[in-house]
Amino acid sequence: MLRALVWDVDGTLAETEHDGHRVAFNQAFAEHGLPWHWDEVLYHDLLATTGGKERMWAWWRRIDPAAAAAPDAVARIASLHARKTAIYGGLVARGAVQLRPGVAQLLQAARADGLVLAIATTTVPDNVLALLQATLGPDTPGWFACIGAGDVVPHKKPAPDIYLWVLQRLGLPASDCLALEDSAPGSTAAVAAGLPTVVTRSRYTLHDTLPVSPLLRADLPDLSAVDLARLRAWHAA
Ligand code: XBP
Ligand code: MG
Repeated sequence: MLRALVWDVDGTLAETEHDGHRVAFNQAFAEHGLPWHWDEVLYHDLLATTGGKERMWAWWRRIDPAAAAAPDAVARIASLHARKTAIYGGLVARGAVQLRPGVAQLLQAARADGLVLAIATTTVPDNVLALLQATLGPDTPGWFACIGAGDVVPHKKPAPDIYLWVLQRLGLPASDCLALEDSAPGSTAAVAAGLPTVVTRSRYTLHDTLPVSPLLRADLPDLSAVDLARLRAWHAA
């Protein structure tokens, strides 16, 4: 029986990568005097590495492995990421990032129907709270029984860790949950944790190759035509 919806954030709730994260990374690089700029094509490529800090490490090691191995590198990445997070929070608070079609309706319908809501994401907790509060209202983080985010697990998506962390806190088996994801790393993580999964592709994941699994139940352009009955049918399939 379907008892919980476990939501990814970036790309699933909103086009955060396009409207928020990439913009914030580039502004942080400029403020730090770095000649780094991630255009859309490059950013699409860099999204193969999940986690903002991990993405910057992957980039730095690619373009300048010696500097990335220097003693001050960890502090520089931490400082860049802190600034990027602050810029992202400001963008979200100013309304630069909106929920994707169908998301608010599904969240509200699930709540009204007594389904448990949870989040399993790679982004930092502050970014999740900022997005929920700016788009749905100040109390909406409380709608979620569990928010799994950022560095609470050692291995980010496509590892299943964040989903397993959320399942443990919910006290539910994976088979009672449905994951909503937008990407290959995200859906790989969800099915590896045993969750039936619905994919709603985002701007950067249109051509992702999704995992081949009986748990992957739908591959959609967005959630605008999806209701709870549809989700229940996919879950039961
Ligand atoms: C999201 C991510 C995140 C964001 C940036 O992946 O990979 O790293 O791009 O967030 P998913 P932070 O949607 O699969 O969870 O900078 O806060 O890490
Ligand atoms: Mg995502």
